[in-house]
Amino acid sequence: MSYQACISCGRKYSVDDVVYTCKECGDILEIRYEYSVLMDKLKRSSWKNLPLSVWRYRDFMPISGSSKIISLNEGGTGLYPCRKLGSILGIKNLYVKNEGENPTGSFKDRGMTVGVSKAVELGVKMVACASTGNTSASLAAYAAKAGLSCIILIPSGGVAYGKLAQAIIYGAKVVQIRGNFDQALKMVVKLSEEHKEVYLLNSINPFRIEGQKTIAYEICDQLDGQVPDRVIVPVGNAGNISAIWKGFVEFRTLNLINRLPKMTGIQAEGASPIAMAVKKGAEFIMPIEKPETIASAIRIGSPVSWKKALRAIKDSGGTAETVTDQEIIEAQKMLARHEGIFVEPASASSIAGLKKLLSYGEIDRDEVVVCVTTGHGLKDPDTAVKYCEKPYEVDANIDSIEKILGLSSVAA
Ligand code: AN7
Repeated sequence: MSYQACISCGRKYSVDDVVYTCKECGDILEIRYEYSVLMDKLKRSSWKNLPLSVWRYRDFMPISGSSKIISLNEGGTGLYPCRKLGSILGIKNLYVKNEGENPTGSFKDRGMTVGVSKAVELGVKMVACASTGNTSASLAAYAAKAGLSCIILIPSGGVAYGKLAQAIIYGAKVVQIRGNFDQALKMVVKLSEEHKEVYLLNSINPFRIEGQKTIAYEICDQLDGQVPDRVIVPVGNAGNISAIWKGFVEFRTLNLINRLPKMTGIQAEGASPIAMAVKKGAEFIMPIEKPETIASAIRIGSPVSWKKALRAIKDSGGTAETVTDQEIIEAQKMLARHEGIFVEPASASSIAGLKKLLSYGEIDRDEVVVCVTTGHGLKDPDTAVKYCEKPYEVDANIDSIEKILGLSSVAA
């Protein structure tokens, strides 16, 4: 019922083949289904009675019925109406889908529960990824749960502290590469090509994308089958925006929804090959040699899933925009201080992008908008502390505390 297919030439591969790029033309793969068969299966299924989570949608996954699922309770994240922030930005219907609520604190867990379950189904013993941090934190956790050994390649000095701590505590073999993420990804792809026992779990692996498409499914189900006008997503390697679009398209194909949202990708100004291509109307991206941004999660110059992402944006009638580091930090504070949601800088780019697109009328103020915030704020505490007011420090007596807080002292 499901198979892998090349996104360019359409060559098909079985879901049991370990293959990351097309043997014919070299392009990346996606999972496809015979949707009429899936529709029949869904009619007999009670999936709608299951709680909101990735595995509520097991019927929509390329995982065999008898397979062992490696789960840490991923998905089922909140979709928060943000009326206060919305009114400040000048938009009536703003929602935040807060992916920081996943077990390791990012949306990557949705992909890893499926990817690592697939790894176990295939009988592999060793998994690997390159990462700007969240992928490695997530893979390390799922590998630990599954009892697989885990290799992680990260750019030295380029990973936020919380994420590094996660990868280490879960027991992964962590290798810091003197280079950036794009170089680390090249290395891990080579490693998996030269050592067939190493199963690659970056988003080039289409089973990862299958897990992440559940963000779209959940948004539809949380809005009772209504579809937002627009979904705004931070973009790095471009897997997630492609995955979310795939989810919406599938729900539409299966007649579970009747329209599609405009997919809108946001990149940091110093790491924005996709936004540049969209602005120029180009069909190809120009990779960026030395990507730079405070949002280390999306400090990526040569996104693997660029073609899928450009298609998603074009086919949905969406767009892409860049934001500066300063705009990211400002958006991060706004979301925390008006809605009580603390996200990491990369995630705040979706809010910063919304603000910018509203400012020049690209987004209409009547649109129903969902911003996906991809990772938890505690992933990168250093950045938050650096850009916020310093705490007061006083001696342990009530007078000095009252003084500094501007509270008048009560007469004894
Ligand atoms: C918080 O962990 O690429 O466009 O190696 O951690 O699917 O790459 C992280 C990406 C957005 C971008 N927000 O998603 C990695 C990694 C956060 C992220 C992205 C990432 P993609």
